[in-house]
Amino acid sequence: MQFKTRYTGLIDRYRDFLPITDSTPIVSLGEGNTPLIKLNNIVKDLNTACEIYVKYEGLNPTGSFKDRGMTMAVTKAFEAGSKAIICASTGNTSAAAAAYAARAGIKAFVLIPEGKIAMGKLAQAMMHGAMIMQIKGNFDDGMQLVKEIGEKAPVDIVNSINPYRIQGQKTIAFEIVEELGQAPDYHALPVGNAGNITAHWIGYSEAANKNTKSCALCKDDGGCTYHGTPLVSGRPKMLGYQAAGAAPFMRGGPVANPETVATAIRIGNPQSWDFALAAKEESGGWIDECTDAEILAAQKMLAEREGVFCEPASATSLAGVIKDIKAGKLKEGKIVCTLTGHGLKDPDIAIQQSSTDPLTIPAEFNAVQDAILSNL
Ligand code: AN7
Repeated sequence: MQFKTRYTGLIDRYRDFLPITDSTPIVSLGEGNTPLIKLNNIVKDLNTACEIYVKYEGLNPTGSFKDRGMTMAVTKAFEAGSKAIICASTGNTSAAAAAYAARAGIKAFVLIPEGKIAMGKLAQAMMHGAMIMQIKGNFDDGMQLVKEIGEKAPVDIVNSINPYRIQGQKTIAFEIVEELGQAPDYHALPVGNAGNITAHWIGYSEAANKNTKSCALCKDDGGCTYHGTPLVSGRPKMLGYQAAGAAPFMRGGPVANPETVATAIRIGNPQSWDFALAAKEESGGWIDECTDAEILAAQKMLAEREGVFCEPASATSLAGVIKDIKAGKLKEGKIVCTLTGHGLKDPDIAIQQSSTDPLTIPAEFNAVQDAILSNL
C-alpha cells in the first residue's frame, strides 16, 4: 500500500490552467475529482452499442457542479478584497455561494424564486448563513436585478456571467479526458443558464489545444488562446438538453414563463446564449428538449438500475441521450453525461415518484418475515 497525496481541490490540481498566481489565497472545500461511472444495466436495457458514462457531480462538497465554479469565483473575490458576493439562483448556485462565502468569511446575498427551489438547496443556503431574498418572480427576474445591483453596490456577482465561474467549471473536461485517455465522442448535459455547456467546451478545447469562440477571457483574437501541450487530439460533439417547458434554445429566443419539474433549469433567458451556440456549432453537436416525464423517468432509471441518485435537472442529460439513441441519432461511441446535482437536493420529487411506499408493520419477527417473503 502507498500513501496518497491529500487532494486539495481543483484549483490546486489545475493551477497551471487557471487564472491564479502562487500568492492567490485559495478558497476550497475539496471540490472536483468526481467519479466517472460507466453505466451497465441501462446500456443493456437500451440494447445499444454506445458506451455511456456519467460524471457524478452530485458528489461535490455542496452536492452540485457549481462548486467547481464557486471555488474560483470566491477565490478571486477574496483575493481582490471583496467583502460580499451576490447571485440569483434556482437553488444550487445559492447553496454553493453560501458555503464558499462561509469558508472565506465573507457575506453571501442570494435571490431565489419564492417557492420554486428544492428543499435541500434552501436548507443549505440557510444553514451556511446566507442572506436570502425570496423574490416574487422567477430566476430570470432575479438575474436581471443582480446585474443591476452589481453595478451599484459593493458586491461581487458570482453567477456564471462571472468568467471565473466558467474557468473553474471547465476542469470537468480535464478530469474526463485524463480518465478516458481521450475525449469522448459525445458529451451530454442539461442546459439552463448555459454557463456549464460553455465551460465544458472551453475545457475540452484547451485539453486539445484548439480555439473556441466560447471563451470570454480571450476576446482579443476571437478565440480561446490556450497554448499548452495538448492532452488529447479530439473534442466531443456537445449535446445540450433543455426541459420542454423551459427551452429557449428550441424556441429561438427567451421564454417568458418557464415551467418544469426540474426547478434547477427553470430558466427562460440564458445569459451565455452566444457561447452555448458557439459550443454547439464548433463541436457539430445539437441542442434538444425533453419532457418532464422523460426527465423523471431517466432520474428513476439511474436510481433503480444503477444506484446513482441525481436531481431531476441532472437526469435531463441521460433523458436526452436515451431519446437520441432510440431515434437512431446516437448509434455508437463513448458518451459522457454530466449529472449536475445530487438527488438528495430534492427529496420531495424523489418521494413523489418512487415506486415503493414504505410498509407500516408491527415491530414483530413474523411481520418482517412475511414482508420479505411476499416481496422477494
Ligand atoms: C442541477 O443554481 O442556474 O446551464 O442558479 O443546478 O450552467 O445554468 C442552476 C443550474 C443544470 C444548468 N443542472 O446549468 C442555479 C442554476 C443543475 C443546476 C443546471 C443547473 P447552466
